[in-house]
Amino acid sequence: MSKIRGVLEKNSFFLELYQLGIIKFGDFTLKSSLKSPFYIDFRPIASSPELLKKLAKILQKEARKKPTDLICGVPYAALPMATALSLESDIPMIIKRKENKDYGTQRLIEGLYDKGQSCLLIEDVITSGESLLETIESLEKEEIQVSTILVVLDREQGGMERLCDKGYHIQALFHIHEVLDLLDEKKLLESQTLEDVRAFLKETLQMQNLQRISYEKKREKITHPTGRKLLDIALKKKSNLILSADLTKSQSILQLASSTGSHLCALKLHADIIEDFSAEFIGELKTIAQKNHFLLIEDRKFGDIRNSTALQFYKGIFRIAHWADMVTVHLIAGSKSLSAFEKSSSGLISIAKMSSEGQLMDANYTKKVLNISRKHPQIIGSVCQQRIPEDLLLFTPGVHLEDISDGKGQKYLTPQRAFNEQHTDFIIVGRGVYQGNDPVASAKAYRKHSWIAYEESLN
Ligand code: 5BU
Repeated sequence: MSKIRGVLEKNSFFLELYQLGIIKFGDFTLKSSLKSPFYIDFRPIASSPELLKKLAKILQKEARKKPTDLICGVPYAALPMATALSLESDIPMIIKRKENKDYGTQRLIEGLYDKGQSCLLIEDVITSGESLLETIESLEKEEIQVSTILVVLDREQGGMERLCDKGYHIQALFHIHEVLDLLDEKKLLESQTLEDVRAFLKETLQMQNLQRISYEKKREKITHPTGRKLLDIALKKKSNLILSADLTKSQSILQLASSTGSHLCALKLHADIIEDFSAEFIGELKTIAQKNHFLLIEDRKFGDIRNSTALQFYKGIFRIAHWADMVTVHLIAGSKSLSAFEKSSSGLISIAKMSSEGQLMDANYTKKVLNISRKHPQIIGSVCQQRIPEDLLLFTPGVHLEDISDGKGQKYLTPQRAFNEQHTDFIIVGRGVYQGNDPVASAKAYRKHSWIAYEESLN
């Protein structure tokens, strides 16, 4: 209910912005010299304290999700927005100069800050992301870390993806296609104008290849046989659901696996939580997996030095190397530690950003993990909370049909958001399936919703 109220409030806020004249339709030439049938200018908001206050409140809701030391706005239109947010949140602001002055301190960043502090960056509109990148460069020169970027409106012309590819955590309050739908619903636009703008957006998307790619196309980019096998299963079963069977008794896991198996493309274990783990259990699970055509993932989150990782992978009571089609790995010990897996055919899933609140993987870390992952022949994809390069498979845990939290720090998002906003490839669902009264019905529902969300995200 509160979610619906939130959407209504956001929509009515946008309509007020619209009345202020922030979007104009006609023939415009953008900064990039691209011709556009619409133009967005947020500067008039500086003249409306009321709307600025409302915006600050919306931004504060998002900003609260991740602690930050500083706030900075991309000059100039986002400066009043950053100021308003600073007043609303009591977080100090710093100012990025657009031009360097040739007298005095010659600093590009003004205000009080320390090296190593984190900064929330505000941008009014993102097109190519160029202005944001300029500001980020100045901040990083001062050793200020950009923790999150909040954009008020995404023109959906590649900027968000560009920043994501560079490993930044970026989020937009409004996306132009939603705005167009809203203006259409309120009958505020002529149908011809709408058609022109939508056609323009589609064309620029196609030009920049920003639409998510299908599993078939993705298969051509993934070289590891396990990655390809997973995509083949997804296509054959029309399922992108990975069940996280976080149960502690082997019989319960076997029962869950055989009853839900026809809906899954993979089943994920935490072998070390199973009280009666045995080789027989794994044998039976393998048989169920083969019969139902799904793969097995061990969510071991390896992260030690090479020698210990190899021992953890091959030895001990779990003998993970002998049965896991895929395993999760942290790259915290450096890419060389991955040579522990070099003789194995298991696919590796690197962890670039976790789904838990307050997790410590910052943009820089994520960027480094993704860069290593793209080059490593055994890494088939990553766990991340944002779009990642298309030559990696994106795995998204923390998925629930309701946009909720588990009250223990897990951040959930819906399959729709995972596919449409993050372009995920596979969702990982645990409690959403096995905790209800009818896990089979839940698995069926997640499978159906996620496949629909995948198909919608292709359009
Ligand atoms: P849930 O019950 O749907 O919240 O379970 C999610 C599963 O995914 C659980 O096994 C976690 O250990 C796992 N997970 C996660 O939730 N977040 C992460 O970032 C990673 C794994 Br990596």
